[in-house]
Amino acid sequence: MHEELSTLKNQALAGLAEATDAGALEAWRIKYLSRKGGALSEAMKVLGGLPREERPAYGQAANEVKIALEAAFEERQEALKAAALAAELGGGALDVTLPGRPPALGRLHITTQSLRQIYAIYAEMGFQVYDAPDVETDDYNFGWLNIPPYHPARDMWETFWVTQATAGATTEGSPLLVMRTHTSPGQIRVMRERCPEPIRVILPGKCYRYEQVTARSEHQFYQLEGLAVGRGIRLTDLIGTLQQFARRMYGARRRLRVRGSYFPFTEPSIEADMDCILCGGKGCGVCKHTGWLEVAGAGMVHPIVLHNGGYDPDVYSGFAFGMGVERPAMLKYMINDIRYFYGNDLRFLGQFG
Ligand code: FA5
Repeated sequence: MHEELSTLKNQALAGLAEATDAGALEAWRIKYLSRKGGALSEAMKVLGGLPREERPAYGQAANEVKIALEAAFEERQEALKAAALAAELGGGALDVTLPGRPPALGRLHITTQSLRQIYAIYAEMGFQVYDAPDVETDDYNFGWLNIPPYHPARDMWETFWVTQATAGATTEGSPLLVMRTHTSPGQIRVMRERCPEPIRVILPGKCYRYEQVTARSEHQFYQLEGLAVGRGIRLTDLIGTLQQFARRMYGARRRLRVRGSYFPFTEPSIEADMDCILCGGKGCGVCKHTGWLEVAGAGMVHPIVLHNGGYDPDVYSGFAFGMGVERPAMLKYMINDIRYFYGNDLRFLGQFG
């Protein structure tokens, strides 16, 4: 009888040595150690048919075989695991010495960078940033800026009108809406909000014009408006502010000149130019051989506009200016086509910052 147990043990150990993967190992466990139908369980059933005196010795022997097989199984299982890990590490699948893959970092858009430089310069001169909406009523964009309907100056801004007629609604009685053609409508908003406090703000934002897109002109672009309102504000304050800006933005030696101009919302109106950043005023391709580059359209806030903003023009005065953001950045970085700004070409955008 004991011989049968010893044969079973030898057979099982030989079979275990042949199990070389987890599947074979599990099949072996079921074959020999499973409680239901496993070879050892079957061998135990013999116990009941043995003479009483032989039972203890047989039971003990069967138990020893069971313990030996379980220990051998565990040992084999560990050995197979270790072999699998060694194969994985040694087989070249994992090279822990390889450099990591760097995450692709984003950058600030060149327009955002330019705007932040401009904010910083005006912040030091005491200007706060004021946000005004992109969609405006006709009154804000034109009327309250002293450009009534049918005024010929409306031709200065090719306008996108916003259709308000939706299913079931009429446009009657509701104000005409436009995509703002410039940031100047924000002047009225900030004046009405702050009146009668003094004001010193810049108003950045996107503007929209129904224009032919060219290398110099986009149909959407950024402007930055400036507005100062208070008692005793003069044209020289405006010129000094723009001169300071030009020097901080483009170099300490910049010279500024002003020319007379026309905007319906300023009186008098001026254009401010600075000497060319490339040739210093001698004349070159960038300044079209004039020696000068445009900085801003500007002027003293028109009395009608002050009045529309809630300020008494006999007591208060103010200056305003408006400048592009992309065009000055084009000059600074020698970019010859404005369409790159909104082309979403990472080869272009990746060059800045
Ligand atoms: C105005 O829009 C006035 N609101 C500026 C102003 C404000 C004057 C306050 C007086 C007081 P203008 O149309 O010139 O002005 O536009 C100002 C700047 O916006 C231009 O100098 C230019 O830099 C930029 N700009 C205008 N049109 C475009 C365009 N299509 N594409 C890119 N930049 C543009």
